[in-house]
Amino acid sequence: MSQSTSPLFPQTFLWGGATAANQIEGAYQDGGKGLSIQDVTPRGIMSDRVEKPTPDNLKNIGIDFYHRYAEDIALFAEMGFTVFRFSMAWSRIFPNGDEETPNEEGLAFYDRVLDELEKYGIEPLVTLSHYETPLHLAEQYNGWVNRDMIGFFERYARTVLERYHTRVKHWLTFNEINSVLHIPFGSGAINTPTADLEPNDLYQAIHHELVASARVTRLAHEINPALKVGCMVIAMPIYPLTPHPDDAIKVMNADHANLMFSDVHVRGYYPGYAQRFFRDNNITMTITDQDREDLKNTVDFVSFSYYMSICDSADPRARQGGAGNIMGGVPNPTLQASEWGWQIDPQGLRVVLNQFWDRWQKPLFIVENGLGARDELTPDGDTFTVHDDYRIDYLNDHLVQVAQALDDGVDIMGYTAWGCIDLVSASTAQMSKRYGFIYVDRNDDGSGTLKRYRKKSFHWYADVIRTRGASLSR
Ligand code: BGP
Repeated sequence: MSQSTSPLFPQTFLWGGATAANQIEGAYQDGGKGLSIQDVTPRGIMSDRVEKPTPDNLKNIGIDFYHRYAEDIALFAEMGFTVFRFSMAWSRIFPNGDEETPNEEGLAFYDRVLDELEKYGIEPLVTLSHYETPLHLAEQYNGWVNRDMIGFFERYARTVLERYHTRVKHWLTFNEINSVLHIPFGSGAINTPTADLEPNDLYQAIHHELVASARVTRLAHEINPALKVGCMVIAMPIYPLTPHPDDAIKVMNADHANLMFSDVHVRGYYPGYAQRFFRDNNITMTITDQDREDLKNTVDFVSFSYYMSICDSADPRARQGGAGNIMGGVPNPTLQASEWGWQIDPQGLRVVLNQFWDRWQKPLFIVENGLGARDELTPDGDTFTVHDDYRIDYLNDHLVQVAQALDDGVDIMGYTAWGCIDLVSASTAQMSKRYGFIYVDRNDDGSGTLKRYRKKSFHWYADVIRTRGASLSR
């Protein structure tokens, strides 16, 4: 391992962290907020929904960002963040989702968050919809299966775009839009149980989301031509388990299933392979001429989450007991995994950065990456800290690969580490699956003071940002 003294990242590169409203804010019924689909998935977005919100849902309080945002943003500033990714909770602004007018108290909260970011010169990166659609839209309309959702989403987006267009330049429409294939309720607010969901309805929902995203992209540009709108997808390189050509074809098809979303976002139409998939599977959707026109409003940049790569195989036996992430997949025998079964592959990040750049020639933004791990709080003088060398190693090795991709000529706008402050996990709704540079004293049983502590990685990340990567070990 060595270090060089010259920066590996350009001056314009944005550095920061990423979060989502439902995983940090808490205050789930304060300030006129309506319920979101998160309030009925206390065991995480991959589990079944329950009938009513439950008191033991950790997201009810989250990490209390709703009340502690100023303290948290000050800590981000101390690390030198130049960007902070967060989502606006749709149900804080339109509590049911289908109202005519917004809830002013909800907007006032985001005014305050933006004031605080501006104080430190931290640029906001706002996700409009991060797995937190108003529950009423799921129950009353069956979520994105219903075409009316396009109008509801547009009204919400117009409200925040008009209010914040001079304060927020970078926007993302749907978080990990391609996850709807795997978690129709969590991602698409589709109330029909997954086992009963017809492929026609699923793809109609996907189509509505893609149209809504494109219409909002146009709207943003109309409101302020300086705005930049990105899509957001799960990036996951898929390697063939063996060199057998059947495995290569399997991987090609799996790649197509994942990449169709960003292909439409970037190209403005369904590629030939998607049309073939619809034909072969008798999927008939309602696509109007106006939809086709709307889809031509393509994104300005592509953002993505990257946690792991997976393998795929044409042999159904190899597919049993896949890796423990949203996408499933076949474990890679050459890689180690986190305690939650997410396989660690820093080079996979360089692979997707190159793949995406080669495919779309659009600027890329890594808006999620990190290691979920258990931390132990230990005394440190008159305070406490966490010696999270495992997290530092993970992030270090991934950032080294980002630098490699920059050398490969890939255009990369920035990097926001996921869960820069500990938050409630999306897939398992645990506090103990921690990602942060900042430890939050809260446990899986809901106990804890909510006090914040700087981990070892806090100081490490501050150095990386200050030296623009020169401090990374290679
Ligand atoms: C992504 C989601 C995030 C986030 C992250 C880590 O899929 O966009 O919301 O939580 O994964 O996942 P988890 O929290 O399940 O560890």
